[in-house]
Amino acid sequence: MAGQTTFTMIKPDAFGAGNSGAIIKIIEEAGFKISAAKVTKLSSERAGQFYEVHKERPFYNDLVSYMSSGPIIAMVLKKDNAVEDFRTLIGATNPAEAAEGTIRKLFATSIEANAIHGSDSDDNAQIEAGFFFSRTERF
Ligand code: IDP
Ligand code: MG
Repeated sequence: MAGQTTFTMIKPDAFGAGNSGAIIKIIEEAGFKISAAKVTKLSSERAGQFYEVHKERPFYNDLVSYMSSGPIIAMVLKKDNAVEDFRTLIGATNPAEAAEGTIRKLFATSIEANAIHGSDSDDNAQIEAGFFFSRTERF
């Protein structure tokens, strides 16, 4: 059975542009409940750890510096079928390929500065939520 938890970050481009409120409104209107949330800033070391799976990719160094370039909002979200439904809501990695009405189509400025993160599996949702929040910080 699909899990009820996913993890997201409003990335530095979207936070810096003042789009956090509009993005959270879309997320809540889609039926997700916020289980934990905080404004924080990743160091380059922490951003590197978070994206460790991509360390052999050509865009890794740029991604790490972009993700540590400014504040983000980290959130744990709850909904039935959370991971898949949230990936649908945010749209394709490349905003040029993202469906109309998706968060990345609306707010991303490039394939790198693509406004928002969404976990890609139930296991990664738990790992990523744990990267930012202790169990007692999640409701
Ligand atoms: P996802 O965020 O849609 O799961 P991933 O392939 O896991 O996409 O990539 C992680 C992040 O790395 C993307 O959200 C984006 O910020 C960045 N990224 C992915 N592919 C590229 C690329 O080809 N060029 C630059 N940045 C990229
Ligand atoms: Mg990914």
